[in-house]
Amino acid sequence: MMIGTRPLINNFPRGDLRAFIQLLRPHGCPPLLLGARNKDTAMIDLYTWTTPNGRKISIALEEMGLDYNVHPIDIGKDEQFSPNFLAISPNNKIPAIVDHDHGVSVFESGAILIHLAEKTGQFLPKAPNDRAKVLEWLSWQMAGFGPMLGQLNHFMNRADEKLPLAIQRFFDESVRLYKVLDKQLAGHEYVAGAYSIADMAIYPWSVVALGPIQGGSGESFEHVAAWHERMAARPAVAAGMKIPATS
Ligand SMILES: N[C@@H](CCC(=O)N[C@@H](CS)C(=O)NCC(=O)O)C(=O)O
Repeated sequence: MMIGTRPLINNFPRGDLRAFIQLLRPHGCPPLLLGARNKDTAMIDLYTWTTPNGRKISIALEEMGLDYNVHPIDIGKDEQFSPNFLAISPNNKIPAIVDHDHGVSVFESGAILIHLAEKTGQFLPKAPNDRAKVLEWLSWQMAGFGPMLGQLNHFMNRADEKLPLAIQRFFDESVRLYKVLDKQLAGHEYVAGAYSIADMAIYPWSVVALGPIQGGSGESFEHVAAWHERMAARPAVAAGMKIPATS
């Protein structure tokens, strides 16, 4: 085996959502105001961290032109286990949003992307066939690409005990998934045809893992690399990838 580069609020209880958010603020979830955004008028609170799953949502919010406040949840300090955060994200994971416009909170990045796309009527086609393609690739990311890369990162870089079988299993599966993505992008400018929430979901993972996967496998995923360039050139993608700032 050659593995080269190492670097590798469901609905709130009915009631006053804003009052609940005010409750969060003294408990380690302070809002971080972005630029000229107004915390009193922003319709969306985003709870996130500096990871690919979080950045899917900041990219989407930027692309959709939605006004939002960022609440960093430092998962390195276990802030995802605070009771106030668990009230909106019971699976103790970022990202999560509160959409005051609709009085709803949403966790799971795929569900959040669909919610935002349906709310704004952007990046998720209405025509059934086109919509199915976007949901296919979004599901591919949620069920395969993200989890496999996440497990690979865990077993290669984080686990105290290095388990060759686990590393091999998740590495091989990651390479296979990149092959699938590269083939799809050979024939499409964006993953599911027109630019969509599927691209927003896949890109933050793909961009961090491409180098190590290519280096470790000796494969070259040129169509993925070209798509990365198209993605990085979008101002909203560049902005979303910086949220929250790494300080
Ligand atoms: N399927 C979830 C995965 C979210 C996820 O894994 N979040 C990680 C950071 S990228 C997290 O919050 N981990 C903290 C923990 O597991 O305690 C989604 O897509 O929203």
